[in-house]
Amino acid sequence: MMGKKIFVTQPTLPNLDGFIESLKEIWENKWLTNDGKFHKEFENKLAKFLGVKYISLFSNGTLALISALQVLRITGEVITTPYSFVATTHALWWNGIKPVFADIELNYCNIDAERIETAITPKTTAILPVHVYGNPCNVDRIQDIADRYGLKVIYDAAHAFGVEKNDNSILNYGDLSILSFHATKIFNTIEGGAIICHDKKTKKRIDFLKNFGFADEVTVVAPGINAKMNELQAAYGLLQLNTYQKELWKRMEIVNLYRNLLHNTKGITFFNDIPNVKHNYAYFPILVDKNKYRYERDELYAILKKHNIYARRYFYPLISDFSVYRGLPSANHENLISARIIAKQVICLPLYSNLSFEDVEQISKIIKTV
Ligand code: T4K
Repeated sequence: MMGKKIFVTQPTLPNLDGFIESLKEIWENKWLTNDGKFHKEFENKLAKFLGVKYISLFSNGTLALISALQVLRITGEVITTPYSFVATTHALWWNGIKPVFADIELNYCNIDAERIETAITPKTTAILPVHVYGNPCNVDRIQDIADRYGLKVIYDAAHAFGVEKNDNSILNYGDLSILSFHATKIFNTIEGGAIICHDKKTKKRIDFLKNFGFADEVTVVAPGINAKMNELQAAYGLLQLNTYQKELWKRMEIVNLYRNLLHNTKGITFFNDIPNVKHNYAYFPILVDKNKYRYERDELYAILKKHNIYARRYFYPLISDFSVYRGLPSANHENLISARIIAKQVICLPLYSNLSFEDVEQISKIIKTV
């Protein structure tokens, strides 16, 4: 039993003295939101940091996703994954769009590109895949299908901050990508999010939409929303950029330690790094095979809890099993067999830079020896 509660994650906060300095400046300026100094600086620095052309900051990832669908005027049906956080599908619902679930592949739990084509109907306008746990989707194949059928691609990249494929940001794929900077994410601004786009015209439209649709003081060009990031969050985010690399290294060490300690535990498997991918070590999911391990996933989850370890079953239940979505034709059991297998087996173990190696050893020991 751990002496203290250990949660699945813990946010890393910026240096307090540095933040107080920023707060003093904000108090002095009396400029709190609406494209202020810190907002501008954070947007510019973040775009360079991530290696993307244009980024628009948002107050959270969900509003970024809801707005991204508005930016591209997506309607009708959108093909998406049932294996994600519920906000992915909720964003479609809030836009009056019908979600069509396609099954995932078993290797990395992302939407199976080979299942997309059969889900297309005359009403399909876009594909909404998720880079689950920061592992890149099959971006080339997805683009190929989108091009062939004239569909847009919006990536829910809420988990994929800093992830690169062949030295190119994963955020450069698709028409748009969204990020989340929620407190539980690898890079946080308390709450926060962003849309990444590839041209100036689209960036302009995004910025109008997140500010009620105002193009200038007297012109509203679209029924926009209020989804702006404020100056305090932007100042906090700027400071977070200074320590991100350290955060990443520490997480990588922890993940490697987990892998070393758990690698020959019967019935426990995990994902390994993918060649040519720069990972961000946002989550450490393990799969519990009840036929080979002593316990079922939910039993292990309860055992860990008894030891004060609050692991989480991301992503169980499947989005398609929630009452709002389970009546959809694509939510049926036969359509989502792989997603069901993974949702029954997954547990995300605690992972954050402040987690000690001793705690990782302790957690691994419990899993190995219970
Ligand atoms: N798309 C995807 C694929 C996503 O995963 C998400 C969010 C979104 C879209 C939407 O982005 P945002 O609108 O959120 O920006 C959490 C987060 O709230 C959510 O942001 C995240 N995905 C999801 C995967 O996880 P919960 O309900 O599990 O969070 P909660 O409050 O139970 O926190 C988990 C643990 O973290 C706690 O047990 C303790 C620790 N914690 C949490 C907070 C908030 C702290 O130590 N400090 C904190 O301040 O949803």
